[in-house]
Parts: sequence; structure tokens; C-alpha cells
Amino acid sequence: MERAAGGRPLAVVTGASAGIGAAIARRLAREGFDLLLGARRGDLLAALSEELGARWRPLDVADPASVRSFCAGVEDVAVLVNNAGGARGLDPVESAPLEDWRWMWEVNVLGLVAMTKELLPALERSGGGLVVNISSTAAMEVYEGGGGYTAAKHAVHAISRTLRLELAGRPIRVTEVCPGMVETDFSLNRFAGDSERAESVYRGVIPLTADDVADVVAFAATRPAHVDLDQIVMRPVQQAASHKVVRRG
Ligand code: 8X3
Repeated sequence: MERAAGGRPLAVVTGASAGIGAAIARRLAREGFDLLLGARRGDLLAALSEELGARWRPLDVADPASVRSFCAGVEDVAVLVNNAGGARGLDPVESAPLEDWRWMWEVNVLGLVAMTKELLPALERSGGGLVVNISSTAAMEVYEGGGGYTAAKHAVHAISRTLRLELAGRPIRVTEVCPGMVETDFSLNRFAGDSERAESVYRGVIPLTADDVADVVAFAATRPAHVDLDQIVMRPVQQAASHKVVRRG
């Protein structure tokens, strides 16, 4: 059975091997949480877990069997951070490969739902559980070529709101964190390793960092159990909307 070690509250973070997930893991460790980390890339996750004294298990949120085995025996979860996600491509609906859409929906939407369903009993047992869904400004805005990703993040927004209604009266809070442009390997992954195209996304902008997002997650995770933060939207100052970026230089 996985219990919080030494009485410390347990936080579970998905997609924890890099970027926002790794920053959240580091920050929650500093806040005194015991950690169970999951990601597909076991080598990176093992190194981070050793650094933080965390436990880890391999996890592919898009694979229901992997989700079940990751969550097996986990008890008393104080915080579940559904961070695993990402975008593939920037193609119009007309020509976007259906496979890209399927991947985005499986990881961003169904993976989040599977993890949440699996850990709701453990969140409730903790007496004051918190689900943090790492969403996006793409949950509220759309842009050309972003259909698969924005539709998936809109779904995350709808699921977050639905859960809040369905769980009302039970000791589980749901916080949706919606960052705009964050400099991680998000764009590199979106553009299948095309570093020039990925770098152009952040050109002339001071983007948010993974630590900026982790800071907000840590704030939500350290509020008293009666305080629910529904939705937190954060952007670089130079990005007024997904498609309205004022670049310098
Ligand atoms: C990433 C933000 O604007 O690239 O979640 O969709 S955006």
C-alpha cells in the first residue's frame, strides 16, 4: 500500500519527467509533500525521483492498463496533478491527421479522466483532496491550426466544471490551471522535433517558465481544505490572447 511517508501528504504528478510536471514535483517536494511520480520516460523520472526522494512508477495515461497498475494500492492522496498532455501539429481541421487528434484526446482528455476516476476514492479518503488539472488558455480560446488541441483543452475545462458539480458536498476540490505560452519542450513536441519552428514560437517574448506554473500549483495545493480555486488563468505579459503576441526585437 502507498501511504504518505512519515505522515506527509501524498501528491501524485503525471507527466513528471520534464517541463511543467518536473517543476511541479520539485516545488511540491519543497512544500513538504511526499511524491508519487508518473511518466512514460522512466530514465528521466528515475533520476528526478532519486533527487527528490520520491517514488515513481512508469505511466502512460493513454493506456488504461498502465493507469490501473500505476494507481494500484495508492491510498490517501492529498493532491493529484493531472499534468500529462501536449499538442501535435498545427494543421487546419481540413487536413490535420486524425491520428494527431486521437493522440491529443487520449492524452489530454481520456488520460486525465482515467487518472481522476482511479484516484477519486484515495482523494476522498485523505479528507481534503485536490485535483489540479493542468489545462491551458486553449481551454477558452481557439486559433487556426489548433483545433485538436483547443478542443481537447476545452474538454478539460468542461470536465473540471462537471467534476466540481458532481463532487459538491464531498471533500474534493478541483482546480484548473490555464497557462498561456510556457517555454518547455511543448512546442518541440508539437512540431515533431523541429527546433527552429519551436524556437520561433517564443521569439521576442519573455514566456512563462515551468517554475511560474509550479508556483501557482503550489499556491493552490497549500490553501486550507475549505478553499476551492476553480480556475487560474496565467499568461506572459506580452501575450494578451493565444494569437495576440507582441514580440520585441
Ligand atoms: C499552450 C498554450 O497557446 O500554445 O497550452 O495553445 S497555446
